Amino acid sequence: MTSQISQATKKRILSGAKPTADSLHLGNYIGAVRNWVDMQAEYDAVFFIPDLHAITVDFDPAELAKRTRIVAAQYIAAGIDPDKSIFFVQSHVPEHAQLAWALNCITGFGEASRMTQFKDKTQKSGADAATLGLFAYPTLMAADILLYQTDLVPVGEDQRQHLELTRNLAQRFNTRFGHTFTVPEATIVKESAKIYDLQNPSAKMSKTGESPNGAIQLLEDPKVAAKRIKSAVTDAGTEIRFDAEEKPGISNLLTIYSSLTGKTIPELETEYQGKMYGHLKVDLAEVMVEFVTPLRDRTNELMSDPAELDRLLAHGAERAREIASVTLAQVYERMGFLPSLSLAGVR
Ligand code: ATP
Ligand code: LTN
Repeated sequence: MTSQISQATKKRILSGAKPTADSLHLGNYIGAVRNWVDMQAEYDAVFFIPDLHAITVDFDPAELAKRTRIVAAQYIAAGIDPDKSIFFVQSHVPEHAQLAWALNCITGFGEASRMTQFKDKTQKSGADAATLGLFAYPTLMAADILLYQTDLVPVGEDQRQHLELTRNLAQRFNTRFGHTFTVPEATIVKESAKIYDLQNPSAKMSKTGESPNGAIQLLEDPKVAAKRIKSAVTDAGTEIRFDAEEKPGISNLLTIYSSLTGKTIPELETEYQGKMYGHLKVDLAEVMVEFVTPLRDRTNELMSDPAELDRLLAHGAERAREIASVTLAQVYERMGFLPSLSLAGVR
């Protein structure tokens, strides 16, 4: 009884990370997954793998399913608990694509054209390189969020504009067709949670960084991860102090160190006073090995039993559909679609 009450009063959060690489990287973990793990206790949490979003850019069909399983295993290894949170793959819940279509039809062409993520991508590669799917990326993301009557969406700064569009669409729909959607708030992850490229600390650590040494892939050999820390670009001078402007390389290493150990940056600055950059790197490399090894072992263990992993995802999709189907039925009814009767019910 008590748990039912607390469940009903808990706010709902929702977020996802695309299966577009062979492993999540350290930036994904520190900036996103780790926070989601912490939020599971306090919130009614929905986490999913946006595979429909992954095909809005160039993709390899031979890789997609494999990458989806890897991301799923990494989420669970990092601490997402499929019993606590609803955890599923987007394409397993057809209501996402269905609601996205309805939202496309209340979104202005100009409004969608102003989304910076789309503009940036087309400016780089030209409008012909972009698909209609990429153009509609933000309305599919709005559908992801609105289907679950989400209160809070923890995302990075780059997603703020998509969240604004989602709020506008929810309000527009509610005004035109009657109250249907919760209007969600963005919880933008703090700048301090942003991890930069180890070779180019002015760019964020990313799947698509220029040098493979710039990112720590959570599934790679821990020895390689340690090597990448040791070969990280550092700054002029010798002092170990946090200064994002003057010392972006050292500041990034301090952020990573602090995130993985719980020591504060001032504590680390004191600890490394008078020491050399090399000391910090050797110690952080060790911290990295201790962090990456169990995470990797657990991921590999989960990957060795794909049937069990698929079962967990099927269970998550079932729970997701229970919520999503109710929202979509309301949307269809309010938009005036002719109800589709099941023949079993008519007989
Ligand atoms: P990438 O740049 O590696 O392709 P992304 O931001 O495009 O990642 P996702 O894979 O969907 O897209 O990212 C999942 C989450 O990880 C997002 O919430 C994003 O903000 C976060 N994230 C990605 N890179 C970093 C980083 N370097 N530092 C902190 N958070 C990050
Ligand atoms: N666009 C997001 C991934 C994403 C998402 C969502 C995040 C797709 N649908 C819904 C939060 C809520 C990204 O690139 N990080």
